[in-house]
Amino acid sequence: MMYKVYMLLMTLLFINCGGVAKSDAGAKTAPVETLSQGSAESVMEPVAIVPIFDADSAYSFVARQVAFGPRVPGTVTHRKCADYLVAKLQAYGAEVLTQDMELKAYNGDLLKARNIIAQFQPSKEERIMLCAHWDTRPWADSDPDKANHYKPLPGANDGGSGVGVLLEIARQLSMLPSTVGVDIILFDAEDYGLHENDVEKYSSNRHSWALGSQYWSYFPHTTGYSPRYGILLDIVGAPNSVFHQEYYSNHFAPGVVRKVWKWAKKAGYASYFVDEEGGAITDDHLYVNSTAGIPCIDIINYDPESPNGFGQHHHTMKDDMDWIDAETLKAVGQTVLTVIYNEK
Ligand code: AHN
Ligand code: ZN
Repeated sequence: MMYKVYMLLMTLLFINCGGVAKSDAGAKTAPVETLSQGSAESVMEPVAIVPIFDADSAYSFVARQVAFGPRVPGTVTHRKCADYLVAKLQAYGAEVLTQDMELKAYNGDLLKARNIIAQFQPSKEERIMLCAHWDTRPWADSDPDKANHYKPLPGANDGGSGVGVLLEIARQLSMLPSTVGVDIILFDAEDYGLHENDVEKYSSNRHSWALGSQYWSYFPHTTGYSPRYGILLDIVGAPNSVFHQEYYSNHFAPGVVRKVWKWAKKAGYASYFVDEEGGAITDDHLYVNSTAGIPCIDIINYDPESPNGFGQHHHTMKDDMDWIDAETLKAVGQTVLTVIYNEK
């Protein structure tokens, strides 16, 4: 009898082996152990199947965005990239909504901006929200060359990386639906915040960043939207990235931080997800927490101890594909997939 159940289980696992992995290295042997010791009932408990995140695919999604050129609100390349993102998410089976907005930047610029909301299995009540900003900074104001301080940057890591990981997750969701519903929300106009030369002139404006998420947090795409939690990905592509536990994430959503860091370790990415506190980052998740009331963490490569903070390429012309490492995309993407597919 035990043997038969074991054969059945093996058959199921083999059927599923085309592009899917068990939830983590530790769980791989768990069903067999259960078989030798436990009852048939416990053997038949569902095992979380977690797809294998394809890092090359994610990398290509980053490159595709960069190929459009800078995605600065109001520009043609920005609008073309938005259309691409909507079409891609629809192709992966999501029901996509957009919020077209005219936002006023701290300096008075009026920005034609668009939030993109991709709903997977929209009829499901229990939901998880994944987000990233898809716009890029209009000014390379941290560039060592002053001549670049008013030029738009490529935004491979800052902008492209989070979206690239989420597009690959969307592709995986199209092949194997998760138990919970998933919403992928791409915020616009995150990176139009205070130019370094404007810090004194506009120092009173504390809310110049994350304009698209501020809008969405006041006007979510559905009234009463209340996913279990949210995960924001920002600047998640550089080689040897280290993800500290960001301050607001720990403040508003400590349980989510613990959950994500736990699965990161089980999936084998402890060297990326460290048990150290990060600084407080004014990012999209701040408004998702404070205004929308949804517990949301920020996975972001920021080292409070380092003089470079987000990395030496940050807000410079060097933020291009040379700063994207498929292994980092893998660490983040596989961790988030493991979290999502383990939600019951
Ligand atoms: C601060 O620099 C405090 N917030 C900006 C967060 C950011 C910029 N993320 C991407 N670009
Ligand atoms: Zn930025």
